[in-house]
Amino acid sequence: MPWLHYCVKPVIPFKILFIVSGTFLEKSGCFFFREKKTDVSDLLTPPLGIAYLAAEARRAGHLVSAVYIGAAGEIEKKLSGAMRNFKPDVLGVTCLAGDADFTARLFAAAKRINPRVFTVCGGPHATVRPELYLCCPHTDAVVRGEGELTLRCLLEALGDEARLHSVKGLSFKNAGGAQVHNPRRPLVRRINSLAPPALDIYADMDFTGGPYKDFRSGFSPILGARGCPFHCAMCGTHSIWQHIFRSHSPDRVVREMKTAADRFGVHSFMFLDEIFTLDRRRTLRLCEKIQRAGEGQYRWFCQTRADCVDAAVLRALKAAGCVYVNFGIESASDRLLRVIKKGMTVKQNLSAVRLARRAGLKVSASFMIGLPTETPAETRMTAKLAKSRDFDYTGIASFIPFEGCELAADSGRTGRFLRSRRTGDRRKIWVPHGHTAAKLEAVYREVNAVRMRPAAL
Ligand code: B12
Ligand code: SF4
Repeated sequence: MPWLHYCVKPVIPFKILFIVSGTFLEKSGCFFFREKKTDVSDLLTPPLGIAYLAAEARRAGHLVSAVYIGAAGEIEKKLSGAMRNFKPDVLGVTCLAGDADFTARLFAAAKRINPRVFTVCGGPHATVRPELYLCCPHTDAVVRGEGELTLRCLLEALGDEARLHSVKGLSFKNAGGAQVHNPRRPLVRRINSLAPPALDIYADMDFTGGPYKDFRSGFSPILGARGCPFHCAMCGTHSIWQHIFRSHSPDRVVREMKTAADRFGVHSFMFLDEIFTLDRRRTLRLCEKIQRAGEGQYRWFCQTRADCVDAAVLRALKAAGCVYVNFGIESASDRLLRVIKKGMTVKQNLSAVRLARRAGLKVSASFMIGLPTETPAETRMTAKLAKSRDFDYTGIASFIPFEGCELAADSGRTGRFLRSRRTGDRRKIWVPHGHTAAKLEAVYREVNAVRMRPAAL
C-alpha cells in the first residue's frame, strides 16, 4: 500500500497536485456532443471544488499545484511533466458521472511515474460509488462528500493506518487491500470559516471561459451558498450537499469579487449556487452590497427557481449587475414536471420568466428531453417551448439517469442505456421506452440550432 511508504514519518508539508480534467466532452461520449469534440474548453470554467480544497490544504501548511489535462491521450505527457517539476506526494482529482475510466487511467499513469504517490479522488460520482473507484488497483482513497476537512484530516493521518480509520468521510484500502468505508462526515457548519478558493492555482491555465487569460470574455466562477433543499428526482447535487442550504455572508462574497477584480482584473462572475435567491432577505442584502462594491462594474450570471423569485428580488438582481438569470424550466409538460418532482408548473415557470424580463434581465432557460415516460409528442412540446422567444439563451440536455439522482434507481424499468456511437461506452445514452435515440438527437439539434450564446457576459 503506498501510504505505508509514509509510515516512518510523514513529511510535512505534503505536495498536492490537483488534476483539472478538460475531457468533459470526450468523456461524456454522448452523441449529442459528438461534433464538438475539439471545442472542449468553451464549457469549462476553472473548477471551484479543487480551488477550495487547495486553499484549505494551503492553510494547513501544504503546497499545492494544478495541471490541466485536456484529453485522455495527453495523460502521460502532461502528468509526467507536472510530476517531474512539482514532485507531488499526493495526487487529487474530481470525479463526476462518467469519470471512472479516466480516473483509473490517470492514476495508473501516475503510479507508473512514481509508485509512491498517494492517489485520491472525490466529487459527486466518487461519493456515490466509492467502491467502484477503489476497485481500481491504483486508487488509494476516495473522499466522500464535502472535501475540505476530510482532505486535511487525511493528510494528517497519512502513513498511520489506525488514524486513517478515524477520518470521517474517507474510503480507503487497508494494508491487506480490503476496502474500508468510514462513516460519513457531517457538513461544515459555517462555510464562512472555509478559506476562499485558491483560484490563483489556475493562473497559467488557458480556459476559454475562464477568468485569468482574457477577462473581457471570461468570467470567474463563484459560490455564494452550497446546497438546495428541494428534491427534484433528476438531480444529483444532494450527494454532496445533502439538501442542506448554507450560505456565505454577503460581505465574504463581495470580498471575493473584489479580490478577483483587484488582483486579476476580473469583473464578470458566474455564481454556481444551486438557487441564488433561495433566502430572500439575504439575496436583497447581498445584491445591495454587490451594487455598492461593484459601482456598476460587476456583471454576473446566476441560477434560481421560478418559485424563489418575485419582482423586487429580480429588480435587485438587475441593479446589482446580474445580466443573465437561469431558470430550470425542464419541460413543457406539467405531467413530466410531476415525474421529476420539480414542484412547479409550466405556467409558474413562464410567469417568472416574464417577471425577470420585465426587470430588465436576460433569461437563460434549461430544458431536458428524454425524461422517463416522456412521449415523442411531449418532446416536441418541449422543443417548441425551448425555441420560443421567451428566452435569450436556451440550454437543452438529454436526460441521463446519473447515479446519485433518484430517477436512476428505476432507469432499467423506464428506459434503456445504449452504446455510445463514439466511445462504445454503454452508460452514456439513455432512451425512455417508447422513444428512439434518433428522435431525441434530432430534437436536440433542432433546438441547438436556434439557441443563442450568452455573449453579454
Ligand atoms: C460547474 C459544474 C460542471 C462543470 C464542471 C467543471 C468545473 N469547472 O467545475 C461542467 C460544465 C464541465 C460540468 C459537467 C458535467 N456535470 Co456538472 N456541475 C457543475 C456544478 C454546477 C458546480 C460544481 C461546483 O463547482 N460545485 C462547488 C464545489 C465547491 O463543489 P464540488 O465541485 O462538488 O467539490 C467539493 C466535493 O465534491 C469534494 N471534491 C470534489 N472533487 C474532489 C477531489 C478530491 C481529491 C477531494 C479530496 C475532494 C473533492 O470537495 C469539494 C469541496 O467541498 C455542479 C452542481 C453543484 N452545485 O455542485 C454540477 C454537477 C456536479 N454536475 C453534474 C453532472 C451530472 C454533470 C455531467 C455529467 C453532465 C452531462 N450531461 O454530461 C457533466 C460531467 C462531465 C465530466 N464527467 O467531466 C451533477 C453530478 C452528478 C454526478 N453523480 O456526477 C451535478 C451535481 C449537477 C446536478 N444538479 O446533478 N459540471
Ligand atoms: S434541480 Fe435545482 S431545484 Fe431541483 S434539487 Fe436540483 S438544484 Fe435543487
